[in-house]
Amino acid sequence: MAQQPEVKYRKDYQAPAFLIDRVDLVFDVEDESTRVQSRLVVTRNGESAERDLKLDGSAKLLAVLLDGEKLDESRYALAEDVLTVRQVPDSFILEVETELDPAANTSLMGLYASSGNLFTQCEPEGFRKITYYLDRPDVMAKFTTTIKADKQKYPVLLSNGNKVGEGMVDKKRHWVKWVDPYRKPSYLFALVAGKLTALRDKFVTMRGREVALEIWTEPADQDKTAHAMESVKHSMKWDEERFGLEYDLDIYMIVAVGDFNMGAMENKGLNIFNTKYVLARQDTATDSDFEDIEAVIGHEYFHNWTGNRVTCRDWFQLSLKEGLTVYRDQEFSADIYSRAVKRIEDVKGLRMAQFPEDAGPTAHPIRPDSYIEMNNFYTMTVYEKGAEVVRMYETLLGRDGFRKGMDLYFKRHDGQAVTCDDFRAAMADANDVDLSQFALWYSQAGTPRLAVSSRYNPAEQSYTLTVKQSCPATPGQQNKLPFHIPLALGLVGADGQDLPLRLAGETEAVGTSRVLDVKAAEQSFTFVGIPAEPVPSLLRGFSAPVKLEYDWRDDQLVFLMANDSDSFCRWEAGQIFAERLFRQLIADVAAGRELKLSDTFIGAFRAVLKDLGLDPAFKALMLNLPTEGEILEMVEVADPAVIHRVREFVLDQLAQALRGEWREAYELNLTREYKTQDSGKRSLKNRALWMLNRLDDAWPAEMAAKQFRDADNMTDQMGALLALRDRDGQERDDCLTDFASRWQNEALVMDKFFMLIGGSQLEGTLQRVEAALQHPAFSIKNPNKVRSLLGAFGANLYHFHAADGSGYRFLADRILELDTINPQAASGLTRAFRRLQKLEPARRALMRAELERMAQAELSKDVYEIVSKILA
Ligand code: B3K
Ligand code: ZN
Repeated sequence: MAQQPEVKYRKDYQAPAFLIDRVDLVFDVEDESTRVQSRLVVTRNGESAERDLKLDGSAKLLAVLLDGEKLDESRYALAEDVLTVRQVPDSFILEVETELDPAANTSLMGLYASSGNLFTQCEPEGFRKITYYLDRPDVMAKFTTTIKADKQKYPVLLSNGNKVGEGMVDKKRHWVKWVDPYRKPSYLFALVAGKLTALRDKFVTMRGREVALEIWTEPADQDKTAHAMESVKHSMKWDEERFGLEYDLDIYMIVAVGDFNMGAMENKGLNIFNTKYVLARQDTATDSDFEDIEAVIGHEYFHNWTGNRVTCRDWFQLSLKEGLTVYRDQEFSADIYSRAVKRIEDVKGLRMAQFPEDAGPTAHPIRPDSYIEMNNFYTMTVYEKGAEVVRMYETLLGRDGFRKGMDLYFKRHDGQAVTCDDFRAAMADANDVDLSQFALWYSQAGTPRLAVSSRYNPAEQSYTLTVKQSCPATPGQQNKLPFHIPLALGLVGADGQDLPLRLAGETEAVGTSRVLDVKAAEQSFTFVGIPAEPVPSLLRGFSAPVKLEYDWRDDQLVFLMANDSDSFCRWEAGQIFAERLFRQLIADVAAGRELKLSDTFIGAFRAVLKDLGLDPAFKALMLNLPTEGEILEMVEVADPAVIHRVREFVLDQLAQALRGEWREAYELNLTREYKTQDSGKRSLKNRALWMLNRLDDAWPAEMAAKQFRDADNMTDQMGALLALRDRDGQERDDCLTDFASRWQNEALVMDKFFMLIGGSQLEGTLQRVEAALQHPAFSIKNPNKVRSLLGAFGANLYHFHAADGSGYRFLADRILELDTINPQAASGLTRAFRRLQKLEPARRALMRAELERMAQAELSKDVYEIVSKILA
């Protein structure tokens, strides 16, 4: 990095000196370049004393006009990223003309080309790559957009709002004009131009308004859009029913693009999606792809209210819209599929990706205090922990109380750009409660620990739980204050039934599951009328994003695994049991002791596997052990090779000891013909197949190869490939080759192929990843490909952390290469290095050397910020 990039601080927020009332944009799309004319109606904001207008921008500037007069260079100054127009009046019209080269734009921010079509991505600061503007979310304007382009090459021209006119410019070129009646910040602007086809449908809102629905894709993908369309309709209906929120334009469009930095973007009326979250057909997409699509479509749609109608004052408030909208999409999925399964999957995701972030060098509160590159803050913390924080309001206030808070939030802030404090105030005021301590969730980083101990008093028939909370230090935050934590719990009696819960001082019991308000560093709660010592079921439903510690006996965990009425805690008991086992085995390796798996552990798993009363999807989750990444977080100093060895050992033992049960589970869950609702069965069956393929026997591989050949759906194809992937042999080679040739023209399926290679545990994985870089279907310019192959390799604990440092060197080289093409994608890969401090000394030294090598290079702000934080 030549010079230290500037750090932006939340505390420096200032209201804009000028406001923009209207924006009229004209895009002239030509072969070589695109010209953009922008006409802004600008007024001074209140009493602002600022004389000069400073606009953000980095596009090639052609002309600036003020009130119709072309300015010469004495009237404006163009510095890197800022256009200063000197001595402007209180209100005026500013016209700016810029020229863009979308085909050369590999960053995929601003206006760029993908397969010959044009797309935009403006959040957070991409609009400034298109024109000069007050590119900040608290400047909300009314936009009109006219697009002119060759009719043959770009028959479809889309932008935000409603289409108000179209016609021919000349014999070859046509134009289309769009008007968005709602004020919006520039980050929600969107434009699409190209050869696309639409699936069309409609939705009638709760007030009887008809909304046209369109899903635009390349013509070859039209047969994979039906599920997305159903998902749009479900989302619209759900938001009306659950939150009383109705769609507000005459048309809602989704456009799918193959080159996209993230999942999707909620531009007003014109959502742009990664193809991965739109396209699905039974034979090309797995059950979890189908679920993800529905969730992301829901997410972007829900942003129309939580994000667009009410937006963020500044980017530090990002969680205001993202945490809330993730919470909303989680609830949507929970209402459609199984609430229990959804909750466990979300918690598992949080633990796998957010807990490590919160414990590492890039830890930040859900409302960060500073950033170098805002794109680096679209994190698991802002999104997923942010959603947990929103969920805690619901847990504390109840579903109705939460709804009251939401209603008040919209009543107060519709059309505004606001802060996380405004949201919290709406929740507090609507329910007349004090949520001041709750604010700490927005400002303190790190995952809090809750250490719980219990004491039963037989004479008094009372049971006391003592809760101590603490929060580890994080960068820049040494000491933390106690959080306001909702602790949901139950007490389970010997018969497996929940006991009625009466706190000392209460006249009668209040239910069998309740939420305690933990607010102090140490607090005790005494339950009375407890006839015998119960087994506590703690943090039910994962009521707060914390690490809970309680010293359950092994037999109590087995008991909870079989009996807990709260499905999250039932699953969690198995995870805690496994965690305990892993810690023990890692210690055994260190001490040179022989590894052994207890009969109690095997017995508990056998009981789950044989329990026919369990929902198969839930059962598959119960049988899933913590990942290697999760185990890494459990230990002080990590040796990835030991973690790998220990986990493989446990899986091998479970496969051996329960081989008959796995086989039975496989057969019991075979289904005749494909039905969506059998996804739980497929998941359990494929889990069994995967376990069986740990055995040395030849028959499981044959079974998998047969499943691969016979499958009429992608879930079963992938299930078979995942089972075969880590076992050397003809079946593996044949099936993988077959897969790659059959699907060579389906980009999203080829992503799966690359993911299988990057995530393989077999020896020689790095060599195969290197070879795959040359595969005709691979391109380092495509973020989906990068994530599938290189992202999967970076998450491959065993191979990325190879003892000779080859994995680190390889990924560092790819990051440096990619950084010159697409900084955001490069920065995403860099996160694989962030557990530096957890590693045993030899690997730590090797990884540090690679990070230092990267730091020497000419880096983007994006990668620089991550590398420098890891090295700090
Ligand atoms: N708001 C966008 C994310 C934009 C990311 C920019 N790097 C998608 C979403 O959260 O819905
Ligand atoms: Zn979002």
